[in-house]
Amino acid sequence: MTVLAFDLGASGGRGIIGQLENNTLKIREIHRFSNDPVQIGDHLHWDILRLFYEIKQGILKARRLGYTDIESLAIDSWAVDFGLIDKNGELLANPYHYRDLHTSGMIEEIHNKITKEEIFFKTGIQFMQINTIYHLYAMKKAKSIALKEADTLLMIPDLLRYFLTGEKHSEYTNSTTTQLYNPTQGNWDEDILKTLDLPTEIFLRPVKPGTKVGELTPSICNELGLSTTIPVLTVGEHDTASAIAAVPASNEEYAYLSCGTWSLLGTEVKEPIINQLAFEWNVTNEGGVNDTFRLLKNIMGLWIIQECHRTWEKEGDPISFDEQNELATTAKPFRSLIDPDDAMFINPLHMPKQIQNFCLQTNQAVPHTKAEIIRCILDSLAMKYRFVLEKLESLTEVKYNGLHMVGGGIQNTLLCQFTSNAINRPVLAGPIEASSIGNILVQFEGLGRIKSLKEARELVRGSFPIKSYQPKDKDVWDEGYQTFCKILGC
Ligand code: ADP
Ligand code: LRH
Repeated sequence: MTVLAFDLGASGGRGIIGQLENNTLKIREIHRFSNDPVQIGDHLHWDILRLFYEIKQGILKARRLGYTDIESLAIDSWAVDFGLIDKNGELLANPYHYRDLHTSGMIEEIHNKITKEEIFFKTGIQFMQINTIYHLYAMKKAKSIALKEADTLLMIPDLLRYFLTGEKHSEYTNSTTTQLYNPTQGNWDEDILKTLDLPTEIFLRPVKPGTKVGELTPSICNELGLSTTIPVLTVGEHDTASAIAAVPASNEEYAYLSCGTWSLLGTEVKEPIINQLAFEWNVTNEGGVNDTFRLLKNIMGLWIIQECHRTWEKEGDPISFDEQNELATTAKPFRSLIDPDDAMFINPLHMPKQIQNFCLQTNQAVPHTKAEIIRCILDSLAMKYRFVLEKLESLTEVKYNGLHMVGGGIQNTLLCQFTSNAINRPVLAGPIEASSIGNILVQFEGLGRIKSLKEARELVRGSFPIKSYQPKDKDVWDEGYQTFCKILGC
């Protein structure tokens, strides 16, 4: 059985062939591309047509490599962003990037109309400036023509799927990230939409992962030289939903950290945890595959390092991943610490300077060298992971005996080790391509080849290497954590 998965992260995308052979899952990367946002005037956009082009390139490469028996194809991507389609079926504008700053101040503004509590108790979703709700509201405020003319809202994977199949569907896991979906009602929350005077009719009733929702159109098959079409399925189209489907956990109660541009730290629950404490701690309950929920918290993640790399490269002084970690080991631990989730790190012009600003403002030693800056970021991320893990444990009343780490970020072995030290528990790292693998597994499920998440995870355990990290230097890290908590003010 052969399927094709496209996984689009904020930093890049890949096309991966998945095959089931003798009860082992084999994956082969056939296409990889960068994802480069584009600033036009005051706004930051995704280059959606380029992404669609790359998906077609991936299908073309699969054909050229001789995969003529692909049984299905599916796309997952980062969450919250969307495109608007007019009544003639055309895309009205380039989708905004979730880091576009037109959402600044929108959280406060919306909550003059509807309280934060009301939104949380209806949706179970954490408050983040990047959420769809704030983008739509910012567009409404700006009297957006696209919003006025919109007939249908499609999230990024829905949109790319629509370009491939001509069929419009909303996928469930990604819909939940908008902060407009009500898991108790099992549909979009009309009260919230109406209170904010947002159009209700542009939302389609969400479809569960693993559903066949179309096939490549005759014109795409023609363009790509395919003699037969390929069925297109929904999967956990939110990349984090896919990543968590591929966590090789062997018991039901486990904690995970999906580590890429963002760090998503959480656990899997059968029902959303929507209570006062969850609201105060701003945790989220995103819809998962197979009727699970992902109780988690977003942590700013490797975005902070990516942005330092980008800045240093622009300044003509780039460093490689290997150099980065060699440098970090030479720097003094816990000399300067940041709260990675401070709003000042969402999209600054110069990330290294912004880190220095934070340290200045919090009366700490200011990191100057690359070694000091990278060390500061890695220490701070590991500390924030501990902070969030402990909060989640209070909510679920479960003590997790370790942490599964998945995603591209686990190639940063120093971060994995620091995480294990900070939480003083083992870290099990792997697989790297968790989102693509989760995407593939849900396609297998949709095609009737595997029956449950348990079976899917057994397959991952038997098919991919998992690296184990054991905690070190407990006392030093505990002391560092006390300093971190003071900086956070907790
Ligand atoms: P996303 O899909 O969210 O864009 P990925 O899962 O592809 O992210 O992970 C990308 C991140 O992985 C990069 O930000 C980078 O920090 C990290 N990374 C990738 N390769 C390496 C490597 N060889 N060493 C250290 N870190 C790496
Ligand atoms: C990770 C991710 C995360 C969202 C963010 C927008 O790629 O999907 O789960 O919160 O991007």
